[in-house]
Amino acid sequence: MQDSLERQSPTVLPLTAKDVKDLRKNPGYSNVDIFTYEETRLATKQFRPDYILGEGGFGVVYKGVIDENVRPGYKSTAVAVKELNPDGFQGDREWLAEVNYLGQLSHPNLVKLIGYCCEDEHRLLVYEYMASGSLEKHLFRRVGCNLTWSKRMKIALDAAKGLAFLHGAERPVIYRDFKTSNILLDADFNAKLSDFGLAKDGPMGDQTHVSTRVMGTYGYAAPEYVMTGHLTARSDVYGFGVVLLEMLLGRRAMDKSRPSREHNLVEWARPLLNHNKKLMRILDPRMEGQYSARTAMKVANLAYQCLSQNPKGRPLMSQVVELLETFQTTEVTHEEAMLNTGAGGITLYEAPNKSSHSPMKNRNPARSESHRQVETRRRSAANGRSKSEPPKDFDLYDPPRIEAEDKPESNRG
Ligand code: ACK
Repeated sequence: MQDSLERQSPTVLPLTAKDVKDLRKNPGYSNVDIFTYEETRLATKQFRPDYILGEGGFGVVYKGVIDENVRPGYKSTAVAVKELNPDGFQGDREWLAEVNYLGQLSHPNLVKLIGYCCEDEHRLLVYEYMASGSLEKHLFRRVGCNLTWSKRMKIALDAAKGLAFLHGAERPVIYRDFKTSNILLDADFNAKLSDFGLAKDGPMGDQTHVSTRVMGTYGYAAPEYVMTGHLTARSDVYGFGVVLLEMLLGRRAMDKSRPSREHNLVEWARPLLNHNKKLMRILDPRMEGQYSARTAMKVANLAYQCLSQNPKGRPLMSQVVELLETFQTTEVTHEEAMLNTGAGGITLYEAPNKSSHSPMKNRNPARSESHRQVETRRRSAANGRSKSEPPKDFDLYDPPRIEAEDKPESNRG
C-alpha cells in the first residue's frame, strides 16, 4: 500500500498504518483531517438523534457540518459522520481499513474521506455528505421510486468506474462488499462507493488470488470465494453483476418474502436473462417504456456474464465500463416525450451519449458519554431514513482463524 495506489494525484503516499498505535504515531494522510471527539460532537450538534441518517452493522451515521464553529477557518462542509459501534466484532480492523484505503485513494466515484477521529476509544469517520443517500434506499422504495432507466445506467457506469479504478491501481484493491447499500448518491445522483471496511489488497505479481476469511453479504458474494476463500478482482465483478441485476429487475439479491424458488435473485433470474421474452417479463415494471428491448437485452447479457460461475468467464471491470459507456442515454423530459409520440403516452427514446452527458437534474433535497447513551440514541427516531442495512452482513462462513489468514498465495498451478 505504501506506493502509488493513487493514480489521479501525484502525491507521495504515506506508509499504511498497521494498527491504531501506528496511525497515532504517523497520522499523515495529507488530504484527511484529524478531528477531536469534541469537534465531531459540535459538527453533529451533540449527536442529535434527529441528525441520524441511518445505521449499519458498523454503527450509526449522522449528518453534520464542519464549519467555523467546529474549527476556526474551516470552510463550511456538509458531512456524514460514522461512529463505529464499539461492540462491533471487527472493531479497529475495519475502521483502519477505511482510513488507510480512503486516505490514499481518490477518485470521483469513491466517497471522499474528509477526516477521522481516533481519540481514546472513539473511532469516527467523517465523509463527504451524499445528499441522496444509498442506491438501496431508492431502488427498493415501495412508493415513489424515481430511478429511471437512464439514471440506473448512469449509476451502474459510475459504480463500475469506481471498481475499475480500484482493480486498475498499481497495487490493485478488491472492494469485497459491493452492494446497493454501499453505493451512495449525491444531489445529482452521481454514484460513489463507500465503506471500505472489507477492502483488501489484491493479488500481486504471479499470485492468482489472496486467501481470506470469507466476509461479505449473502446474495452478493461470488460462489468460488464463498467455497474456497480465494479472493480475486473477479469476485467484485460477480458482486457488480448482482447489483446490475437488482437494478434491472428492481428486486433484492435476497428476498425471503418471495416464493422460495425466487429467494435468491441470481439463481432464479440468471437463466432467464438470455431469453428475450422472459427477460421483458421480469424487468422492473417501474421502467416500462424507458428503454429499447435491444439495449435491455445487451445490459441483461452483461449481467449474465458478470454472474458466470466460472470467474474467468466474467469480464474485467474496465471492459464493463467500456460497454456501459455505450448504453448511456440522454434523459428525455416528459414534454419532449409527449411531442415525440404525438400523444399522451410517454415513450422515452434512447440517444447514444457520445460526449456530453446531461447531468441528472433530479435533486433530492439531512461517544460517547457512555455506551448506554449510544444505544438510546440508536433507538431514537432515525430522521425518517430507514436503517438501510439489516443485520445480515457478517462472515458468510467463518472458520477458526489460522495464522496464515489473509496471506497472499502464489500461483501453484
Ligand atoms: O440510505 P441512506 O439514507 O444512506 O441511509 C444509509 C445510512 O447512512 C447508513 O449507512 C447513510 N449514509 C452513509 N454514508 C453517507 C454519506 N456519506 N452521506 C449521506 N448519507 C450517508 C446511508
